[in-house]
Amino acid sequence: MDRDDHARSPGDPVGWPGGWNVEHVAETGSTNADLLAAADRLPDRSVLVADHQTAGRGRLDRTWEAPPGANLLVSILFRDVPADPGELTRRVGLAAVDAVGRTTGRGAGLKWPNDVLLDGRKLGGILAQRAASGAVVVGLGLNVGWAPQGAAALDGAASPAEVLAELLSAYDRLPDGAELHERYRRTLVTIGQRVRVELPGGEVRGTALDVAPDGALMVLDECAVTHRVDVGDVVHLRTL
Ligand code: BT5
Repeated sequence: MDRDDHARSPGDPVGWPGGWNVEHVAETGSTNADLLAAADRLPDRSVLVADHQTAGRGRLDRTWEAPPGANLLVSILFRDVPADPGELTRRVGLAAVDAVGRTTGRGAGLKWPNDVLLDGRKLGGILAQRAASGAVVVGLGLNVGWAPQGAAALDGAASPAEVLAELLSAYDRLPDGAELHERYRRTLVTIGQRVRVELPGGEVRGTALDVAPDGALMVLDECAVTHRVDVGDVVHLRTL
């Protein structure tokens, strides 16, 4: 794979914002896997975007689907990792929501921990992985032109490259500290919802009360016990 910092493929309709080392490839297995494999030699804020993935990954070994050229498939390598690495994932999610708003005028939100939602359906997913060196790769799949049954897409309102350019700019406009946390809380549509949280060893049902500054979800169960959830899958339950 050839690298060319700040490269643009001939087909890209937009330039990339400064401060990011963007590489575009037509096809690869998984952009996350590529950046993890090269984490020690690529600079901080390397971005790999692919038109197609033949082995796109979700969390927990699930797969991520997208037909060639239809959607945004991108990973970002962070070598400069904050004390709470989850902050990088939350930032990418917030930047994705901002980018959707700026390119399409549509109001997306986040579902805990890492999904991008549009009208209650999954528009995108984020997979964060840690390299042996401690670097973190955050990958985002966002349905721009295609979505599987039951999921949402932007339906061609913007191109994947336009959304990515906005996302990278949006990332650098995000606030820090308490203000960042407030933005995340406001964008997290899970808060206030009835949820079922699928945990590695069971499940919790209740109401999502809040999210802690470190990203943990606070859930009040039916016995009035508050649970702190660090890892899990959330299903938003319909209130009758
Ligand atoms: C995620 O996993 O949502 C994280 C997806 C991350 C994908 C990006 S693409 C660029 C980078 N390179 C990679 O190899 N991965 C990252 P999870 O929460 O586990 O959701 C996966 C589940 O979502 C699957 O089991 C399907 O049910 C569903 N799914 C698959 N493709 C989808 C799509 N395009 N839109 C909505 N849902 C999808």
